[in-house]
Amino acid sequence: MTLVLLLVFTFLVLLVLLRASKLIEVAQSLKNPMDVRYRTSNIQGIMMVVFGVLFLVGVFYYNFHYKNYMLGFGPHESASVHGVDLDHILWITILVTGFVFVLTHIALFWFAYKYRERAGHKAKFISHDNKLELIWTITPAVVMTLLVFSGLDVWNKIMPDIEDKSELVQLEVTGFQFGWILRYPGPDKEFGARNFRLIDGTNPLGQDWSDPKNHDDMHVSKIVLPKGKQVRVKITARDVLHSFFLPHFRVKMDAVPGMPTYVIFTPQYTTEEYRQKLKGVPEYMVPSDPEDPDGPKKWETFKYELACAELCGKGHFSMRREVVVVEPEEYEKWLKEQNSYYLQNIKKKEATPKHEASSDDVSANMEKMLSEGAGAIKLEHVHFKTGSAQLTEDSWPELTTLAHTLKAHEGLKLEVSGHTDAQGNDAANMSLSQKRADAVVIFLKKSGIGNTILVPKGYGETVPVASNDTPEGRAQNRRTEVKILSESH
Ligand SMILES: [Cu+2]
Repeated sequence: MTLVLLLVFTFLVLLVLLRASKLIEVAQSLKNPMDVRYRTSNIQGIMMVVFGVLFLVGVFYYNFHYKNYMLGFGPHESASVHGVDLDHILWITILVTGFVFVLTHIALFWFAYKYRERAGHKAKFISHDNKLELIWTITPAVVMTLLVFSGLDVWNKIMPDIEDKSELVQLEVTGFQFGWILRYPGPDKEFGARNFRLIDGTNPLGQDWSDPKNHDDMHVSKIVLPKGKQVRVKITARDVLHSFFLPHFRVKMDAVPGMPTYVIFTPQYTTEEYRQKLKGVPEYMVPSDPEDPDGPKKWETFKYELACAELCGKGHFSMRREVVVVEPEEYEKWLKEQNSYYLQNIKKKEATPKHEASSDDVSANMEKMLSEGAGAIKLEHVHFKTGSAQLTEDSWPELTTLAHTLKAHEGLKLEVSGHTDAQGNDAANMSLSQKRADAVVIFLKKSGIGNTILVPKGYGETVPVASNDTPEGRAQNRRTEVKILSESH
């Protein structure tokens, strides 16, 4: 309220001052009308020049100051082969348009001063000039044509038709609110068929299990790619428009529901090699975590990332995934360690119907708990920074999936509980567990949970599930759980 009053007061004072200055002006112009006009023109002309200079200096200062954060400049060379051409054409465009920008900027503000109204100067009127018209039509037309054609040339180079798919690394990404489902085709190098009618809690992509090509397809939590190999990404969406954006690789393509899109690119630096490029750059020599000044530096923790470049809803911010580029041998090794989604999550359950759902799948666990109407589930992938209530990034996907599941149910009331191990002070553990439960609830609410009510509660070390005498036991005791308080409210 005080603020509003203060604003109204300031506004009124300004109004009075403005009126008063007008009054003085009118009084003066009655005495000597032209003098006042010339003086005003003079002041405005000078102010135009001052603004023009400050603005131009500001533009260059700003660009120089942030150069090490900019893509295609400083240490941020393109991490993909085609990105080099793309950066090149972008630079040519910036040089051409930048040159014109500086010239017109200077002319605009200088002319405003030079041709201000002065005593003894009269404006000259030119109705038409054919030569000038020709010059300022043809010059931009020629420059634009050159830019568009060189742009098309680059576009054709980065969007090639691929005849032989056997050598390609293939990956499918599906955007949903709010996350990505990443699928690799497995040893047969072909993706199995999908049908949106088959989508449910345990089949997030709607894969048709009667198609054997689906049986070796793998769902993974981060994109891993080999250096120097051509990668083809198939991009789809499950609900609204998303956009597959790999800034370091200069890759961006919309994810459209119902219509797969494709991009092809070749990574040219491994994550480790890119970190070496950032080493020594002042902006990357600072601690990665400001609360831990002795911890690793920013360049050491640098990660390529996948982001969603389409503002797709409340939880848009959580659509971030890590991208790792490794040497081809290491990639092959990683690929062998990945499991088929079908064998892990579908076949196992079919063979033994009573079998527990994989403890990894929070959405399936949640559905199971709701159908039984009781029990609690542990959030397997929710982690915090040591001694803090700050969620680590690898917690985001599971929490986003959980929020998504909660949204699909009406009127739930759940408790989110935080637990610690028995090390350290009891009271401190109690307070930390409460803060952690709070942090999880805040994250879930931000991601959108419909009308679900979440009650955060910290239990400290009071409810252990294993012995606190061994490191494994303590790790089991540090956990976040969700349980049903009531199924309608
Ligand atoms: Cu999105």
